[in-house]
Amino acid sequence: MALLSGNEAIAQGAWEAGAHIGVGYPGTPSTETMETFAQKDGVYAEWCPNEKVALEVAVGASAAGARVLATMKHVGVNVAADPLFTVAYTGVNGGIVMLAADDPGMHSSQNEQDSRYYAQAAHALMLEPSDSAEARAFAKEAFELSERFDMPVMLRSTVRISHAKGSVEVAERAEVAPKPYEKDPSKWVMMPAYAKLRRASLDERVAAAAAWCEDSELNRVEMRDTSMGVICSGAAYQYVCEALPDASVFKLGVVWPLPKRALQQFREQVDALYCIDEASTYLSDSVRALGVQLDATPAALPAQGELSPASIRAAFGLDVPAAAAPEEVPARPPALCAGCPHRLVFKELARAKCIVCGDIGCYTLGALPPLSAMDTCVCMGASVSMAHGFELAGRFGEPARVAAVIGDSTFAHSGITSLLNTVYNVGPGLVCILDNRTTGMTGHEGNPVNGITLQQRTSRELDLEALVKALGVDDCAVVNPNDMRAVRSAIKDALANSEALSVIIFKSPCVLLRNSFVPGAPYFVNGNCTGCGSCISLGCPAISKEDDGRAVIDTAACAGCGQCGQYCPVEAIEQLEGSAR
Ligand SMILES: Cc1ncc(C[n+]2csc(CCOP(=O)(O)OP(=O)(O)O)c2C)c(N)n1
Repeated sequence: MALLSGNEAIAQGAWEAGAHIGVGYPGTPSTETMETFAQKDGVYAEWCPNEKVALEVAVGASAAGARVLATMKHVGVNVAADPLFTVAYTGVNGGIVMLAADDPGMHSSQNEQDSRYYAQAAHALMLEPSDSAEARAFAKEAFELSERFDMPVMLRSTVRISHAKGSVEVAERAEVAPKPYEKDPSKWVMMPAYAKLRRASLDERVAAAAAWCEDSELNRVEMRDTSMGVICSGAAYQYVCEALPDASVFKLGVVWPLPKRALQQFREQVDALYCIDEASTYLSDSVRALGVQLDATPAALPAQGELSPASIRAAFGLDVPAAAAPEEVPARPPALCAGCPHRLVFKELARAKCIVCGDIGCYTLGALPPLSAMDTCVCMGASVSMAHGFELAGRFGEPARVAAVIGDSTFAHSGITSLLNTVYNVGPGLVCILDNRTTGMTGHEGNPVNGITLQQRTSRELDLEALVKALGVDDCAVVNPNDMRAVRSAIKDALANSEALSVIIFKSPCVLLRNSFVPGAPYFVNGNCTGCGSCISLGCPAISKEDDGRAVIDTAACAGCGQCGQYCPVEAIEQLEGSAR
């Protein structure tokens, strides 16, 4: 027995199933799954530059006979969707299990997607566990199912399942020999003539999976009071059990395909039947499409964000126990860390008064006051391509000065092709690559830019400057982002040349990188301070205002970067004597 998070349990289940290979790209709430899998005995695991690449590696390894676990967050499935839809046609040789970790409530995501629609659209069997024990069991079973039905199997989790811990019965690893590879172009070469055949075969495989799921023990009916029945899955099942303890429940473990006959039988056993689903109408739409009549879910059930036992009880007009009422917690807006090397870039971009197309990473916080230096953020890689779009639109109206800002991991993920597009189409503009030597936002994973691999195999750093130049950008500079004058003049020069495409690589380690960031002695505010607020405008969490308006630095929080001192017009910020901490 072990106490495991859902993510750890999925890694455990995959390991027990004899999975040989793990591939993925980090993204909350999925990240720890691959990190845990990578530490298991006898496996090979790697971070890939993006999810599409990861799934394609998985497909290759599967074709060659290995069992493969691929992990990503829900928006990563968008990136991997291209291979996903076609690998449903090819099917597998060694089993492929693909984790899609959804984030209802958008705790750390730019949108709220329901990956079950992907399983439905791609025709991939999908399992959804409701706790850690199921996460392990379903992950293990998923490999068998993938090989049995010759299809990729998706595992869906949501943030509460991924991160909550529960007790899990663990077992030894089954040593599964990789299957032999047999050349078979009619299965693996998806050109139209073969794809048409696989399309027909897909329907047969889906029909077989649908027949199996009617009696699968991964679905469970819990009959209680028959006046009310609820169909649910995943985390919603846990909330329903707590909120409606007397209701009869059809708990779905297989969320695509759905067990039509079993659901119709359940319909006949209960008076009123509801689907309770988080941030989605997937279940109610799909169950209705099977011809199973549902009662209308109470309008008060939240349609967006996470559910809770309290919100379910309130929606059904039941009393909400006081302890379950949401507590009023003061808001604590996120901020760039003290000493973050991204800070001055945003300060100076705001000063340059240009449009800033941002991207996804810690640096998205540059959008918030007081820096307020970002106009857009849509998806990974979009900064560079959107900046090109802004510039194009300017050719038909008011020309604008536009800069793109993108992190190192995000650049490797999907910024490279965007930059190539701008070069290819001779677009001018400024692209700032914020190379903090890590994938900061998701927990400091290695990436191709820093050359740190998941299982610490020797690799190589990507030479960003050489890459940018090879893409065809002649004006490329590497600048220390902690040096105000250098940042200011690099941005000014690049924006002044409205004909050219410039790339500035701002290179300095994330302050949380223990091995490479060397903190300086902390700074303090001396008696010269006039309370002008120049340092406060940097939004450093170590700096605040006294009641009299003068600045004060929390020396315990100060990283000793010295950024603030460069903005003080009256030399009121000094470094404490003494060596670095
Ligand atoms: C398609 C997709 N995959 C994964 C994520 C999760 N994610 C958000 S930002 C990010 C990388 C951030 O690293 P970097 O670009 O180096 O910037 P930093 O956070 O270090 O400043 C990741 C993996 C996502 N939002 N979208």
